[in-house]
Amino acid sequence: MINQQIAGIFDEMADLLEIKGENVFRIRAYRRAAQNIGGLPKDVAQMTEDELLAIPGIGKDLAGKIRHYIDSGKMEAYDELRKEVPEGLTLLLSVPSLGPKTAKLLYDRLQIKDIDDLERLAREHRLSGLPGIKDKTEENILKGIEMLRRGKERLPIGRVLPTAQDILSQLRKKARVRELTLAGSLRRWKETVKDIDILATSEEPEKVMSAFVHLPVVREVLMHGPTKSSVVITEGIQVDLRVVEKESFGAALAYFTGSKSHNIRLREMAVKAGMKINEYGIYREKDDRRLGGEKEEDVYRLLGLPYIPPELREDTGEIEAALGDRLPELLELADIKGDLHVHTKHSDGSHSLEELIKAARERGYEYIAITDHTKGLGVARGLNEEKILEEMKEIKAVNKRLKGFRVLMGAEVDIRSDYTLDLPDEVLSKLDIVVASVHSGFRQSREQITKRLISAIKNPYVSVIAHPTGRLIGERDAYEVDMEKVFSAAKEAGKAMEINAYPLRLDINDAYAKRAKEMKIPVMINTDTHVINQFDFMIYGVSIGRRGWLEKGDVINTLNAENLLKWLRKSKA
Ligand code: DGT
Ligand code: CA
Ligand code: ZN
Repeated sequence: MINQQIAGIFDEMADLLEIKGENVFRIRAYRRAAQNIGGLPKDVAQMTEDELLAIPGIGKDLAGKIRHYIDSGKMEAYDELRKEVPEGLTLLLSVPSLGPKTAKLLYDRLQIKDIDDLERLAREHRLSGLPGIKDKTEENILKGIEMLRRGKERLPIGRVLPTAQDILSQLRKKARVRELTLAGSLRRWKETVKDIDILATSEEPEKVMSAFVHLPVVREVLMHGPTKSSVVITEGIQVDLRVVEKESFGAALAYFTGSKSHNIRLREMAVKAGMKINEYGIYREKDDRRLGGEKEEDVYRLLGLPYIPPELREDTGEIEAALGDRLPELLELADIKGDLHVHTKHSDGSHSLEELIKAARERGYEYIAITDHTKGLGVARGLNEEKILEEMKEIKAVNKRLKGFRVLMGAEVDIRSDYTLDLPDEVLSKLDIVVASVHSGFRQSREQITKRLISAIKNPYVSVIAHPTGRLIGERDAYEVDMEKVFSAAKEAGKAMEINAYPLRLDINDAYAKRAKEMKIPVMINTDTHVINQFDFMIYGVSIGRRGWLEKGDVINTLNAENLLKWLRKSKA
């Protein structure tokens, strides 16, 4: 989607304006626009003028720039800004941990012209000593460089999946396909992916191939064959499409879904059982007799296994569990009854309570919790005691009118660097749900951050820790924290851990979700919605939960409203 490109440009414009020392409101306007466009599941190129203007933070001026960019591929204001800032400096900005101020300082003082220069100087400790730069800053710059290089190889799933789905729907319109599905890491919902793998069946494979290589998103054709083609699309992502015979579809789907290590295990089992599996089918070794392969289930059935869902196929115990008939009955999107981490425009969200309720009901939910930021978070217009109490009143009044739906009164309190929360217990005690999270001081030591999270867990009114590790995929690593200790504290205090479903967060990740389940720590899956469409990110959170082997019973927001409130009260006992 073009959304990510535009968001990227606006973000970079904000950086460039900051380097030039421009007006803070202008800078903030671009940042906000970037955030809101980046978070839209709908393609801005498909939007009408009115729809564009309805995106929070997009006025006439920015809407005009967006429209112009869609039509012409040009953003003159951006080109101008880039001309005004030296190229070496814009290059430094691409390092995730390097903000505009530091980038400018390094550029001015040390004449660093490229990333290799920066890396060398940071390694030689030649940056520290400059104002505001410590050993830790150098370390973070080196980590940022590594991340930049890594990031070029793998992309966050949230950036790729909408594009992949778009390609599927275009292909369906342009060619006669029977089966058409994603395979590879995207089908397994891995948090980052290298490329897009697509599998199809069709009576006219060559026409499908031709339609594929001529899709408008295609920038470069790497290979155009009769049943397999590879292209690079505008965002620089490689897409592979294979058309296979109908009778091989299941075997091919299993093969190309992977993971590689899961497949290797299956093939070993087949060999032991006198069979052979490949992307065409399953065969008896001694006489090559074909045993199946049209359906993916065939592969598992012939090996004497129950069907293993794609999210589990990582060879992390799923084969043993399948052999012992101990596979989890995975959580599903439809099990989720509400979202417990939602922002309104009272803090940094974009919508009123009414609009959020309507959107939540449209998604079939029974409840939401309003969890605006609190006063410690000035940048997010966090609410003070008085404003929180006002919001509570508003929610109480709304609840009186609502039938079959309930709004929980909550807050997302900030866990400060000094281990305290930014609202007094007296106020917290009045809320249905308190979500606590870290928003600053990410560079404290492992001991300090661990202590911060545990202090929050020990507060009697806190029910859940939101985005517990603080990472932003491809942009910011998790802070240093001893999650094992944090989990033990949560277990002891009867608190939950959040899977934040925002696609760049997915925090806690799949491995931690699995660990939480093993330790019997309840999980909440929330979207942290700031803009209504972001409610639809729930599927990402659910999928990470599934990759963490979670079942319905492991997730708090599968409870009905009554039982949820019971659990929340208990969590405060
Ligand atoms: P990615 O692309 O790095 O995000 O991860 P995948 O799993 O999509 O990997 P990819 O695209 O290289 O290959 C797609 C699937 O094809 C992979 O999950 C399993 C299968 N595959 C690819 N190469 C091999 C191989 O050498 N042996 C076996 N058994 N399977 C393979
Ligand atoms: Ca792949
Ligand atoms: Zn939040």
